[in-house]
Amino acid sequence: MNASSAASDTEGRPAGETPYRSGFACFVGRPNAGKSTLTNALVGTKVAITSTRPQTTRHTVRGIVHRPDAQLVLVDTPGLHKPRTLLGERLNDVVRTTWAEVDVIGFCVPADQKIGPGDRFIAGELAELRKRTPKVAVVTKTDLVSGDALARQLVAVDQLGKELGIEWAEIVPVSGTEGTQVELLADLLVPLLPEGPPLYPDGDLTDEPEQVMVAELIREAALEGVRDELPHSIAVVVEEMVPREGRPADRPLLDVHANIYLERPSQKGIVIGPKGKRLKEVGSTSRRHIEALLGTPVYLDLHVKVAKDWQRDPKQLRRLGF
Ligand SMILES: Nc1nc2c(ncn2[C@@H]2O[C@H](COP(=O)(O)OP(=O)(O)OP(=O)(O)O)[C@@H](O)[C@H]2O)c(=O)[nH]1
Ligand SMILES: [Mg+2]
Repeated sequence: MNASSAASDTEGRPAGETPYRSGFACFVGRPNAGKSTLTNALVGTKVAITSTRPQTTRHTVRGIVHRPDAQLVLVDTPGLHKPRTLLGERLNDVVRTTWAEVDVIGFCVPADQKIGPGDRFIAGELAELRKRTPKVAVVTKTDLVSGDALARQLVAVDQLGKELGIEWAEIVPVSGTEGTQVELLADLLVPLLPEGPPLYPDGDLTDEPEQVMVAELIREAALEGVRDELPHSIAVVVEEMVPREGRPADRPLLDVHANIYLERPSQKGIVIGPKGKRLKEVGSTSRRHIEALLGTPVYLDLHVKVAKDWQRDPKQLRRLGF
């Protein structure tokens, strides 16, 4: 071997220069584990809605992290859970299809809760997946626990891997809300991606259609403060988004027409509230977020409708985009 070949690798790159990498990493974990919050923290902007209610995410959301050395595409998935409805089954299918396609899997476990049957079930499925997909264990919500408790959780996750025959490529504690170790997580995920050119144009933070993001922001506002089964019953569809005609160029207005669907007529009263108070709040909160997202003033026309038992009805599910 001569000196020049020793100083460069097979693609003629000078030794020591890191190759550009691009690929997909997905976050999986049970509902409420903090996957969407972490996705947003890594991307640096809100691409996925979050809430205190489990099963908030209902489709895969791609968030794109641009770095000088890599493009890391994060695929946030719905929390995997024991399905009780057709919607639940569909969501789980989406998760399983996703993790078969990505380059790296991030298995998320909250630091503040003991590893339970739900986590064990998901990890068990990961163990069955092809071995060459690297798996990173991510302990989320570290801001909620003491150092001791965190150390115990890290050991428990390590132990879970050993029990199930999963070799964690890394075990990383993070806090999505505080941003702690989020940068480090990206640093650890990037080397696990294949070499390749960027997959999305520079500056794109997500490939979600605007109409879907708008519907999600309305759903996020509608989830705020509702309890029990109601969060699961809420679906939002944006029917139309059109610039208002006849507006001066410097004062545009976007008309957004959206429907909030519920499963039963009895739920309407809760979402609308006394004298329409709650619905008004949902409207004004989501309108602010939509305006920030689109950078234009918005007139939001919001209606509440019933799509009877839509979570269990294949025809309704299709109509609502599942
Ligand atoms: N204190 C704290 N709370 C967090 C953190 N990450 C997420 N949360 C909270 O946990 C709740 C669930 O977070 P999400 O990001 O929506 O969880 P998810 O895993 O995407 O949930 P699903 O979409 O339902 O599967 C929200 O109330 C978040 O604010 C964190 O690092 N620290
Ligand atoms: Mg989520």
